[in-house]
Amino acid sequence: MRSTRKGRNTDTILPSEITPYEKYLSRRALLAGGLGAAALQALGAWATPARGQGAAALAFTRNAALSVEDPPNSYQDITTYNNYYEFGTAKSDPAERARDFQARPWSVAVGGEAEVTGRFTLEDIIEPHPLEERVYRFRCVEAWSMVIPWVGFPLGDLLKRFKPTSRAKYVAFKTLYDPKRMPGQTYRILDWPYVEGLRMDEAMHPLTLLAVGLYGKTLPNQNGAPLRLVTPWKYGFKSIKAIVAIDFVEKMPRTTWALSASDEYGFFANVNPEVDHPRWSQASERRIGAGLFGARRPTLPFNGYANQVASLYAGMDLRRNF
Ligand SMILES: Nc1nc2c(c(=O)[nH]1)N[C@H]1C(S)=C(S)[C@@H](COP(=O)(O)O)O[C@H]1N2
Ligand SMILES: [Mo]
Repeated sequence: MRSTRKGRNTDTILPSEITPYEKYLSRRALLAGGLGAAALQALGAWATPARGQGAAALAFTRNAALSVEDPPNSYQDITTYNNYYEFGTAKSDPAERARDFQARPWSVAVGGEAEVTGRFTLEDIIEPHPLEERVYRFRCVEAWSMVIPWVGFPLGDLLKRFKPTSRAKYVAFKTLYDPKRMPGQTYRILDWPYVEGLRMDEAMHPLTLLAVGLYGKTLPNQNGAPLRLVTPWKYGFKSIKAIVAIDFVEKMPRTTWALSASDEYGFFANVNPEVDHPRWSQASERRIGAGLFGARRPTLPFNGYANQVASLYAGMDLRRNF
């Protein structure tokens, strides 16, 4: 990806928001114990925050089986070290420049090879789905990584509601295009709007998450509010932010980074320590926030999710289909 300027640090996160994860978890347990998970759910899993206000608390159950044990990154790390070129190319840009972005009201256009298509409000999209917390590893193609406690629901559960036809072989996603609200789109750094896609079986895989929050609260703008994709075994650029369109298609859709440099970024983008980026090694990664000595670690095939996903690619040449 494009080399970035040295990130400036901002002091916009209140100390109260930098809850260590263990404390955050025990607080959740207290809440759930007092009210019961069902009661929490009934309080409204989808608390819509008022315009211009910060993240709102979400109700969810923790999916321990699909969570990793690695200590999660701090809220501060996850919300101030971002890639979101619609708001600038420096890691610190999105936190600063997306601050006033209005992620509500929002709608998603669903089209293509499905029985149910049309425009759906954010509430239509989210409300039928029980929310889960999943702590996933996150590996950017630039060779840094984090561990993020997402809140969301399986993408497959949403896609089933639209009854895709047998011709639907891929799912294509689009980010909002609105240069007035996303100032980075006035620069031709990428072919806007940002587009991404998955093969149908990847989209339906139980690990594939549609995230609506992190650390128990609605997504901060810089992380892709109000709705973003998360595919933990793939490089971070697959996890498209601020989704406004979902299309069921027959042919492999074009994807933004492959359009930008097809020799450097492929469609599959599965994390693979054996296939280097033409300009750097993918054998290891720098864990953000892990200090000087804990930082460098080997990168795992499929980002550590090989047991769950390697079978999706049986018989494929992963060097050619990178
Ligand atoms: N629309 C859009 N989605 C995007 C990007 C982007 O620039 N625009 N950057 C991608 C890249 S390269 C990464 S690593 C992740 C970063 O997600 P995070 O900032 O929440 O960590 O978002 C991905 N999704
Ligand atoms: Mo990335």
